Amino acid sequence: MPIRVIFGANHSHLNPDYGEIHLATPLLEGAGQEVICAGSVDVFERSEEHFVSESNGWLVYASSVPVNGPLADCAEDLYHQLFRCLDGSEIVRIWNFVPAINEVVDGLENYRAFCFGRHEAFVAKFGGRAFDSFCAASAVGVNDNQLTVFAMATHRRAHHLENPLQSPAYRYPERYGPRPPSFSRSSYVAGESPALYISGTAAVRGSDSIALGDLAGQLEVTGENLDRIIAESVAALGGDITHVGSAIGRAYVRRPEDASTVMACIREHAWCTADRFNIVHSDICREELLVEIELSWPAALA
Ligand code: 3EB
Repeated sequence: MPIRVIFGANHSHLNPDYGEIHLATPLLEGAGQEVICAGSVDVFERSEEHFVSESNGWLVYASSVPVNGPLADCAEDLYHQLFRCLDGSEIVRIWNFVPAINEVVDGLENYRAFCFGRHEAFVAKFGGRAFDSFCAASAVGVNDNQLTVFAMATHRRAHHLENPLQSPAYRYPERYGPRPPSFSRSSYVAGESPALYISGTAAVRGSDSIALGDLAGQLEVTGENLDRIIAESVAALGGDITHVGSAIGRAYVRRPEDASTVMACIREHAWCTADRFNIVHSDICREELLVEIELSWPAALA
């Protein structure tokens, strides 16, 4: 049994018996399912709200909790549990689905409140050099009141990279929120059966969003950011990822009518084939961003 993400649910929920993570995120293009951990997975810890699994030295943590109370506290508590469950391994990818991500509550946007709680948990776990542990991530909206977070970790050594075209997110200026986002632009595991994860990538240069209101412009900048971080990552991996095959891709679009334009852009790039690409309808963490694209080359598992 692999671990699969399944889009298009009415309510976000986990089904550990079947290795399923269901998300209340409408599917616009693609098969709507993604295997995030292949192979014969053993779920060794579970509760009503989370599970942890292992397969061939790869761990998956998943949690889906209703947001009752301040989102920052909810995110911090969830991340404390995530770090406890994945202690002793290296985290390479975290996916975050945040309710009402652009809504402002008590003067703070939910995304920024989420970043606050996540940051506090990282600092509690890793201390002043927490940024050394930041891994590839994405944080987007979801259509229900569940904060759903899932992560991949490995018993092998993980490496994290930044994109020279973009400011590290953990150094974003305070105008983007009281605590910066805690993620790196890519994470990889080298050696036999390599893995590479490229973070959710959008039209951000330096720390600024650009091509405001212009989908084609945002896609162009996003494509340049992706090309650069993929090139940096592949060079760091030793110059060749062809043996891991084609990527699995995902795009989040704020406006459902943009899905076909985004799919046309994917077909022009060599990152992955359209049959391994899903487009879902999600708000993006900055109000002005229309699209965010991520790519994954998971390790081949028996
Ligand atoms: C950006 O570049 C766009 O908060 O975990 C991309 C990937 C973004 C991950 C996160 C946010 C996150 O800042 C947003």
